[in-house]
Amino acid sequence: MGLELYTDWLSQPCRAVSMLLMDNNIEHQVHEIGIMKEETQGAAYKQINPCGKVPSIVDDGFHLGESHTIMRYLCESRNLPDHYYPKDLKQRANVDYWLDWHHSNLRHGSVRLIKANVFGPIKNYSQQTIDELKKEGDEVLKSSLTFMDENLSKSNYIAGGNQLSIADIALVCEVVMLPISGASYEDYPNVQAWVKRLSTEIKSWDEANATLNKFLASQKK
Ligand SMILES: N[C@@H](CCC(=O)N[C@@H](CS)C(=O)NCC(=O)O)C(=O)O
Repeated sequence: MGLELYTDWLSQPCRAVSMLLMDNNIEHQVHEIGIMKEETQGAAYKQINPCGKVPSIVDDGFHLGESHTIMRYLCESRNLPDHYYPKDLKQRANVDYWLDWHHSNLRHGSVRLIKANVFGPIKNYSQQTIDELKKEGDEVLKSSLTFMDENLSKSNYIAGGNQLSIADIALVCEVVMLPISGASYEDYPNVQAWVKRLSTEIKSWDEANATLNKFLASQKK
């Protein structure tokens, strides 16, 4: 059976899991589940992940969702290089801090803007809903990027230390997705430099981001 990944290449958490898998040459079978086609909500996919979210993995019959949990599981089960998720308790806690922070900060803001600007028009949200989502999204995103920029002025990697961790991978996949909803990280020089650095360090960067880049190019037309 081996390892199976259920994914949509446009999704931030999906690309993060793929980068970890591809950069470490972990053999896996990819099943594409279209979010826009609402395949995540179909009965067949809910057998894989009852929450109807991607990514999910099935590892020799073991089902697991949540990208951060999947990445931690892969680090431990595949004995990946220590820098991704360090064994040292304090270094590990720093990585966990940023992974937890991600949910209610950067991702919270980003998802609100995606809902307002991408899904709002397709799903006919009311103008009031769109305006509320935009206001909250803009505020949360601004404070999140400001906080990241301050931290990245002191260290090349988000969780400190001198090497790439799974927190960098999770967060950078969110940041490069911002233009999809008209947001940007141009005003945050340390975040910009960090994205550039990671884009050369993560070997599977181009492959994992190919669908996103195609989508962004099509939006410009
Ligand atoms: N916290 C979850 C978030 C998963 C999530 O929200 N996935 C979205 C795509 S980015 C999804 O599957 N949406 C489809 C749906 O809600 O039907 C993770 O990190 O894996």
